[in-house]
Amino acid sequence: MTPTITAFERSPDGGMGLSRDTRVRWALEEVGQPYKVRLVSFKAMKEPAHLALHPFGQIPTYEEGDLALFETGSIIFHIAEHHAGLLPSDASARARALTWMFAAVSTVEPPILDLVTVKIIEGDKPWAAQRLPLVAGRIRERLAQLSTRLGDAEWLDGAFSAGDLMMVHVLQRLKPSGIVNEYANLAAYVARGEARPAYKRAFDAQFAINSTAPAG
Ligand code: GTB
Repeated sequence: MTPTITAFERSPDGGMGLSRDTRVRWALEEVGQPYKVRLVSFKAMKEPAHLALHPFGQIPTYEEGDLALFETGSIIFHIAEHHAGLLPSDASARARALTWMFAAVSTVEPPILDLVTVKIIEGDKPWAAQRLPLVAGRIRERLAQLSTRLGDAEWLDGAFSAGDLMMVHVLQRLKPSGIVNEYANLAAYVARGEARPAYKRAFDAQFAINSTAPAG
C-alpha cells in the first residue's frame, strides 16, 4: 500500500529541505518505497481533520491503510522496520543505530531549535542578544562531542543508517548559521548525506512543490 505523508503547502524556507517532511521523504527514497504527498496550509494544520492525525497540528504525518503516525522518529523507525536499507540486521548494530536516531532528536536537535527560536521567534526581545551566545555555546558543545565521536569515519556506526539520516537532517538546520562548518568532519558528514541519490530525490521533490507554489 502506498503511504501518504503530509507536507507544508508552502514551506517557510522556500523548499531548501529544512522542513521535517524532507527526512521522511529521504527515508522512503532510501528504501525505494513510492509515496504520495498531501499538502496542508498552516490553517488546515490546526483544523480537526489534521488534528485527528497529528495532535500537535504539525507536519509531517504518515498514513498507510489504517495506520496513522506522527513524529519523524516514529515514522522513520516504522519505515526502517518494514524495509531493508535503513537499519542493520545484526541486533546490536540495530540498537546502536536506533540510539543515534534518538541522540539526533533528543540530544543534538534541542539546542539547534533553541537557536531558531531565539533568532526568529524571540529576536525582538530585549534579552535575545544576551541569550544568543549562550544557545550557540550549547550547540558548539554538542557538535564538538559529536565531531570527536565521528572522527574520520564516514558514518556514525558502520554503514549508513537511519541514525545518520536523522543526524544529517538535524545538522542541516544549522546551515544558515554556518556553525557546522566550524567542524570540518561534520561539514563533510552532512555533505556526504546530501550527496546520496535518495537525499537528492527527496530534496528535489519538496523543492519542486515550494518553487511552484503561487505567490501570496
Ligand atoms: N517532533 C516533530 C517531528 O519530528 O515530527 C516536530 C514536527 C514539526 O516541528 N513540524 C513543523 C510544523 O509543523 C514543521 S518542520 N510546524 C508548524 C507548527 O508547529 O505550527 C519544522 C520546520 C519548519 C520550517 C523550517 N524552515 O522553513 O526552515 C524548518 C523546519
